[in-house]
Amino acid sequence: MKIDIDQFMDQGFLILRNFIAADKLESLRTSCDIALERQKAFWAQQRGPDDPSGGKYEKDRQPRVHMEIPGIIDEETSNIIEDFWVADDTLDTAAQLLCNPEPNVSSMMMMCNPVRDWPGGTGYHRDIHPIDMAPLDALVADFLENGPRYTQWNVPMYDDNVLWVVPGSHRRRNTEQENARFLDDLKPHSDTAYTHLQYTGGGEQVDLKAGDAVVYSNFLLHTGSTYTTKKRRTLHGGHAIFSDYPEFGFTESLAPKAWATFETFARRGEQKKGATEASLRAVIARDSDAYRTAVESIQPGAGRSGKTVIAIYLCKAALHIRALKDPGFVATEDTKRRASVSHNISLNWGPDFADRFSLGESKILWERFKPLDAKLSSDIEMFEPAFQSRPMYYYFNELPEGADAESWITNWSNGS
Ligand SMILES: O=C(O)CCC(=O)C(=O)O
Ligand SMILES: [Fe+2]
Repeated sequence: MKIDIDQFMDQGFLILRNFIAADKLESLRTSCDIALERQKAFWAQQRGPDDPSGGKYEKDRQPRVHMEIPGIIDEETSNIIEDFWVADDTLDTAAQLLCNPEPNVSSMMMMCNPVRDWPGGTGYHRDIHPIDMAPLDALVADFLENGPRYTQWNVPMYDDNVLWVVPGSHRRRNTEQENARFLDDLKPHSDTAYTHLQYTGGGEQVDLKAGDAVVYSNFLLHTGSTYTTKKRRTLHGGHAIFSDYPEFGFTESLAPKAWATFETFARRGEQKKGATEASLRAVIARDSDAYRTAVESIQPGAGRSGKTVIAIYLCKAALHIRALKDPGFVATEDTKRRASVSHNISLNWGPDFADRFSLGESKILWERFKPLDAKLSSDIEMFEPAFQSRPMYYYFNELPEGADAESWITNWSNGS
């Protein structure tokens, strides 16, 4: 399949018309309804004492089905995975866009309409969080040098123009004009007619017809503009060069080809986990050659900027491991929360991964990474709107002098 990679790199998104073949659409719609009914039953069971009878379904602005949850996918609904998430054209598109041509499914969800109208939507944001990722400038330099590690999709089963994007914003900081507008968005507004569609900073509505797809960078400024009761069944999630499947039971009902594809994803994920462990052990051993070899298998061919982002992700992994292994270690609540869950598009493999290291190893590891963490930290509290973040002491945008992989490697491999 021919796609315009240059346009994706430049604009941060690509619209692919009629991506779902017309003869597949009707059965996908049926399966999506079944999947939602199953998720609704779980939400109803899980409702809190003060919740409405439908629980989360009745409270959310954007109710989301998670396909990996046991009970959602079986033989009746497996076409959602077979005909989109691991379909040849889908994987081929992701392979062409990603920094390495080995796409793995990283998440499979479906965004549905709420039970009542919610004007105002999500507000413009980037799907990134500097607490456990890297400053935007570092992410951008890496993106432009190597291409993305992760790409995400919206694939509507019914016409859908909810998503707006700011073309090209994935490779730059917010402008001052945007920041003024985004900060204003954060204030409570009494005007209920207010919606983010008023934004005039170059936003563009992504007008998708049923079966079209948009694939976009998670760094891109985008917004779910307004949520109404109009029927919405839009597949959402992505592909990444890393993968991790805490829930793998859904694969049992897949047709053999799709099943084998997930076996490959899972095997690659284990290999990446092993390479992450090997790179951290090399740091403990102050063995820079072994470190470089391990990083090469985490992301083959990554350039300098890519290696810096990998080093920063490993720094976050070292922090999470220390926080998980050492109850006496002082970490912020936000860091503890990030450490408690995996984030399989950076190098956060979740709490189980920390058990590969002893408490003593976690202390040495953090000693080695602390100087890099200090460089990424600010003395004053930082905040920038449109990131998935509260104010905190890490830089949101700038990559400070010396916070690059080479400077940090020199630091520990010399034994200083
Ligand atoms: O509703 C949409 O299309 C976008 C939603 C979104 O950006 C989000 O939930 O992070
Ligand atoms: Fe988003």
